[in-house]
Amino acid sequence: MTSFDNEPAVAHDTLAVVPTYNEAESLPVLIEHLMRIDGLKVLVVDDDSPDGTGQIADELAASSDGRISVLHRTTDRGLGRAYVAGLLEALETQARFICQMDADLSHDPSSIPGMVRRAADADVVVGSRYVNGISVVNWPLRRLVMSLGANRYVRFVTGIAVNDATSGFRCWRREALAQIELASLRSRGYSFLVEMLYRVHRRDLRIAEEPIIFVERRHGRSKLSAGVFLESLWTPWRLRFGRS
Ligand SMILES: Nc1nc2c(ncn2[C@@H]2O[C@H](COP(=O)(O)OP(=O)(O)OP(=O)(O)O)[C@@H](O)[C@H]2O)c(=O)[nH]1
Ligand SMILES: [Mg+2]
Repeated sequence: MTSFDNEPAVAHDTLAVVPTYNEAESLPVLIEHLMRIDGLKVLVVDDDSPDGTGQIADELAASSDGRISVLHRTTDRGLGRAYVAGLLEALETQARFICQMDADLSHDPSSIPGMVRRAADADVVVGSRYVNGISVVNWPLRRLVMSLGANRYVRFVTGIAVNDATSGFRCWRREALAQIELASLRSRGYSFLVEMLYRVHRRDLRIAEEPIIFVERRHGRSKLSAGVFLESLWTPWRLRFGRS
């Protein structure tokens, strides 16, 4: 993992929420990098991963001086549901900034301090793959075309003015996160990310985009199912014409 500039590795009053499902190989590496950021705390939200990620997270937490905590979920698996549980728990802490990021090493921890700094004058900072051209490493063209297409689709249907509305790398100012009424978000899968941003858009909160370099996962597998894919086609329309 690289550092892209000379920012100090500091993120005080910040909690990173990391959902995991079968990330046994990636999580220890991610945590090692996150722990190098001064002041940063981490909440792992594991959905009873069959590969033992939850237990690994517990072991990492036990030797972390209280910087790492773990939320174990056993029912109602799904990225959206895991995020709701994790982010609500994050709001119970004193953290002023709450980040969300993937566990599979696609999101570089060294981007966090810069994102937190930008959250000083934005309500949410989105780590964007598409803000200065395209910054994605090791994606097959098919995947890139799909992601760019999904973003166009979301922008067209919902009017959210963000280049990368499906990015899972974000940093929230706590007051903004508290305003979007997490408990009533409905998406179960990846659409959750779009649904969250739609609430930000509707409430006229300030969105900033910070360029990130996204690196394709090396370990483990993608969890994109047909149901989750269909949900992501339908959700923008539901947001536009439904209650939100
Ligand atoms: N707790 C929980 N975490 C999940 C679930 N599904 C995915 N995740 C985690 O959410 C993050 C994003 O999922 P990924 O599978 O990496 O999704 P992606 O980045 O679109 O796809 P690939 O990286 O190409 O596999 C990762 O940290 C996953 O481990 C789930 O049902 N529950
Ligand atoms: Mg991933």
